Amino acid sequence: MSDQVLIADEVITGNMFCFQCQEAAKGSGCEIKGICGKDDKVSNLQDLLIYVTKGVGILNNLATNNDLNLPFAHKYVYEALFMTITNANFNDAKIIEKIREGFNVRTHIIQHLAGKAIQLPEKMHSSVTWEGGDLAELERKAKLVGVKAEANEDIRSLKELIIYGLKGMAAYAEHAANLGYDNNGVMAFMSKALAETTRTDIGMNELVPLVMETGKYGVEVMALLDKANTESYGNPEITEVNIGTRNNPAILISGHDLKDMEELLAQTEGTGVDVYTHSEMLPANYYPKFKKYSHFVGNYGNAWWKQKEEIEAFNGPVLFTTNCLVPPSDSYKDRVYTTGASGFNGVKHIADRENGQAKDFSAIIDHAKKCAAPTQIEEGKIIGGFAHNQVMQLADKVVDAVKTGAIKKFFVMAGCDGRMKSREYYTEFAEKLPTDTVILTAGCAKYRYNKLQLGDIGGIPRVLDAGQCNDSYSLAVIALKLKEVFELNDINELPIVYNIAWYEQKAVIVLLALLYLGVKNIHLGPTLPAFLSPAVANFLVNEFGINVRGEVDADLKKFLA
Ligand code: SF4
Ligand code: SF3
Repeated sequence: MSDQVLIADEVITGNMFCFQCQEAAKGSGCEIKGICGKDDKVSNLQDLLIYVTKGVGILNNLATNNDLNLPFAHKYVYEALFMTITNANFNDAKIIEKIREGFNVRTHIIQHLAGKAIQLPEKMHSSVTWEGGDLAELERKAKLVGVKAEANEDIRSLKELIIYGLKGMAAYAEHAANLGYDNNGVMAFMSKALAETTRTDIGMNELVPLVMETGKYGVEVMALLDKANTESYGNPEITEVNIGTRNNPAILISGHDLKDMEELLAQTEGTGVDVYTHSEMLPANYYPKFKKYSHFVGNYGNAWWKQKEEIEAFNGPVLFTTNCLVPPSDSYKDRVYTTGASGFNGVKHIADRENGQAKDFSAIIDHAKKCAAPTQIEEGKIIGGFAHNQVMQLADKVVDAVKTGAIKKFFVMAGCDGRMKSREYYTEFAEKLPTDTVILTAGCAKYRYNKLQLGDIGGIPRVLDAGQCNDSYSLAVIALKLKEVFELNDINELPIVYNIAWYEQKAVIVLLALLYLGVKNIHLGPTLPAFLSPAVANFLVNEFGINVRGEVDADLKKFLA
């Protein structure tokens, strides 16, 4: 029997444990099957992949500390981390492939280290040694490497907080890298932090600063991605996005990867196939370079969790460039395509770029030609494109509105959307906000209120959408600019309230970035992360004033006081 079969079927099934997202079962963790649809095999394989990646991180960190910069190792680390993000990859074969790749990467790093006569660490990993080095060895130990391998719940909590932050960081690093942008500091940090989480002698006193450092590199990676996106596609500008449909066959594109967006638009031009965005791809509509395509129609549907009914109605094929992918129904599974870090068993996957060539989207384009045009589910327009550059152009207007009291408060309501009924809070909250307040948003959280008619304040819309979750960076830039204009010493003196919704690990890096920038009193919802132990949650409350959001009326009263 091959290693692959052994690892997939015999060892990896059985108890899983995952608590990395907001929908963790019973608010504590998924143990039989993920609420997200991830099964025990995929979950345990992801644990194993993280374990292997930590091993690569240890060696890559050693290399970096000895002035060896190994781009292949950095690339492996961010790709592997990204694959394990919630709702990205459900394909066990792909994860096994990545685990195997980890062994090759490990061998290559060791060769580089040997070339410089650098001594290898005695043990490659803290609790599980790696001497066997093959899959059979790992198989035997697979159960030892999950989240619960760390017995102390506070240490586990901080280590996982760092790892989830790294997953978000990795996603953003990959998008930037796809556009030819990277940052050695971010790359080196990912391996260093992974290595640190394998230490058995590490305590709160070292882990807390590491959490803050994760936030620091979170700011850096979002700045890098912002630079990559805006230098490649122009600065987002105020845009009215059509949410209705036309009568041509079409492709729906979801996820966050703008390079995929660019290539898909170029390859569909002149084919008679239209392109619509879904969920987190909506902000692609704000970029000048994409707007020039007349077959780029607008946005279709809402946040990720509504995809089942919306894909059903779309009629044409759907391309997932990243998370959030929901396990597809059989009725439309043959119309789903994944690419990059995303994947699902039995779903067609579009291969990566090779030698600088564009991805080949011809299969999905041919597929679209055979499909009916989308069924219209909404009509009208929504407005967005308020990233930092655009807002700076309106700065005088915004500052005047604050000075005259026309705008009393800003509410940062960035982050993620999700299935939970308790997220109706955000719609109600937005509706009940007084008319002299403005919502600053980014990420798919916006779908809870971006179609409400909330009006404007002297021409400034009351919902300003900066873009994807990573564009929360724009909101931070805007806040820092306001702080400068109003000559304040502390970002927390601004009339800004943070009422953030989270779901997956990109929101974790956004949160850590905000903490690093000194933002205090962030309200987080709909619940606090299951991976925060009581002591760590307490620490965040005391140190940063982080709070779980409450009920709408009580929160409004508190925030407006
Ligand atoms: Fe459960 Fe979330 Fe983990 Fe999925 S990602 S298994 S829903 S905790
Ligand atoms: Fe949404 Fe998945 Fe997080 Fe990028 S698409 S914000 S949840």
